[in-house]
Amino acid sequence: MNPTVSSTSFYAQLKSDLLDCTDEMLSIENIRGCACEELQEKIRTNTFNLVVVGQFKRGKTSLINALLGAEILPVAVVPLTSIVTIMTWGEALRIKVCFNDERVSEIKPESLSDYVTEKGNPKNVKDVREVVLTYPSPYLKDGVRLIDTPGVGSIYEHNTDVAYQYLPKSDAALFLLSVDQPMSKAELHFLNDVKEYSNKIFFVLNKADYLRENDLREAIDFTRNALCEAMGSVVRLFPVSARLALEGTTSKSGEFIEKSMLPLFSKELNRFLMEEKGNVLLLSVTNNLLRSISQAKLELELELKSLTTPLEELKDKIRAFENKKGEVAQVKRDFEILLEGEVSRLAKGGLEDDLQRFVRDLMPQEQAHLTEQFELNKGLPLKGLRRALEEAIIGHVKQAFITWRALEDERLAKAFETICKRFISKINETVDELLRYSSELFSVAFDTVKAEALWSVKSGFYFRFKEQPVGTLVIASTLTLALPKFIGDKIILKKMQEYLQRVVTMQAARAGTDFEERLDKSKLDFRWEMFQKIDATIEGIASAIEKGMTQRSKGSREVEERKRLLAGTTGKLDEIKSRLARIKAEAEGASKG
Ligand SMILES: Nc1nc2c(ncn2[C@@H]2O[C@H](COP(=O)(O)OP(=O)(O)OP(=O)(O)O)[C@@H](O)[C@H]2O)c(=O)[nH]1
Ligand SMILES: [Mg+2]
Repeated sequence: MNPTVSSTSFYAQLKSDLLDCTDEMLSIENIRGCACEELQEKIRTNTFNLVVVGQFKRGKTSLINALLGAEILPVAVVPLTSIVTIMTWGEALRIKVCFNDERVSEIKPESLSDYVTEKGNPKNVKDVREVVLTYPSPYLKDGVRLIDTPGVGSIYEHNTDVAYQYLPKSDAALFLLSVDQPMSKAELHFLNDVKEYSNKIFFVLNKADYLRENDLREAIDFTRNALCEAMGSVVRLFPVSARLALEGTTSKSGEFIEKSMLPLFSKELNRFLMEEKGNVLLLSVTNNLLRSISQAKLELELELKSLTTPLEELKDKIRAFENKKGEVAQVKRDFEILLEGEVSRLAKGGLEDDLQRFVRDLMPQEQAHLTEQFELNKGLPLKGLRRALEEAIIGHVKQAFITWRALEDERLAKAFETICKRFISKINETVDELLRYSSELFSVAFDTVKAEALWSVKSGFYFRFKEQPVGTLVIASTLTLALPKFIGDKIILKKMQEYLQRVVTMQAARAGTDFEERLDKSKLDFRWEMFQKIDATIEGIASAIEKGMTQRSKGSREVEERKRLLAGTTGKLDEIKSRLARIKAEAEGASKG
């Protein structure tokens, strides 16, 4: 198959072949069901976040409409998008609004701008967390989620915060620039932050229709040079006109579409999605399946051996295997102690320090904001003033914590994953050693297959670092301030400063405890999964031998019957193995060329 003909269908084909293999494997008695089911689930549900970012008004929303080929999202000449909108695949256009308090409501397309724009939902008074939209676009096939973010750098600071919050979730970013605004310092600064969080950045120079050919070339050169310097490497820049592309699609004008230059970019994007998103996962799943097959084959051989080895000899071997189990138990105890130490170092050193630093930097900003709000509202009657200041403090602190938590989440998840990766390679060695030992002890063949843990494959598969729990951001609603009836301005400000301090301290304590708890739960899950890996290996070997022993006690006819059955299963496994090898070769071939 030629991957350049249609990379999406090539990927889809490999994926479906792989799913067929897993189905067949699940029907085989010797294959461990749960691992196989988990791999199947991974292929089916793998998502990839493609986040569109940039300064305000560069045409992010317009580009998304152009890629989808329909005017779905609202665009405007003034800073507009204020809420993250996530586009995923679905048979029809459907829109769900998810609120911060976990409510979800479905809305009509014509009401979308009442929720996602600064005009319809100023300062996010409606308390929307994100909007999720389904649409039948080929871009969204196979788990790609296209994400529109508010522009950064406009007078609406909260829009910048919302965009930043989403950066850690990006697997790849589309960084949008436009020809009418030469690249600015602020844009470079933002790019530096995007770099931290995305494995891959596409650079797109929009509104190419504004310029004639010579001017456009100059604009491209200028921008590309600035980007190369910022990135420290050669950068590919795609000039496009989102407007022409959309006009071309709606009026079915091939000429407009070609002039928009979008197809060139779109082709590159497709190729990338196939390779990075599709292939990396596909290869890793294939390797893991091959590993399962190799282990199942070893167990079959062991059973066969225990059907035929003289009984005394067999008993000696079983005793030797029991001793080996004792060694493995020691490895498990060492692992437990080391893991405990590493994770508590992360909680004490990493998390606590980060939190302290954050609060230290936050306080002066919040104080300044409070003073500003106080000056603005001091003409109000006491009750009104108090309410206005309370609301201002809570709104501002809450936003600061939401943004910090998203970033801290990413930092901790990454650090935790690094720890896990180190341990998992040790555990894998133990498992391999156990399998190799048994194969030598019983003189049967065994192929070692290296396979990465699936969660260590790109795309933010951090080892199931727990999701942020609901409700931890409903801050300070219980904290109210008792004020005397007659009171001077200065005293109110002082009281409000104390209130601010309490709100921040309380929220910081809550965030700290919550992170610690999640870290602890993630550690327990990880430990369980690693122990499970070892125990399942021991169990597989022991039960294969036991099955043989039981069978031979039934008599020679049963033994012959069982031998035939085992040979049949080995045949099936070999057949699936060669199909997996072909999928692996094709996926590897597609990655290279
Ligand atoms: N001429 C021209 N105008 C464009 C193009 N793409 C977008 N625009 C216009 O630029 C303005 C901003 O477009 P949006 O798509 O709302 O930009 P945005 O980056 O999403 O803006 P924010 O959400 O506010 O950050 C609108 O008036 C669009 O019509 C283009 O390719 N050519
Ligand atoms: Mg927008």
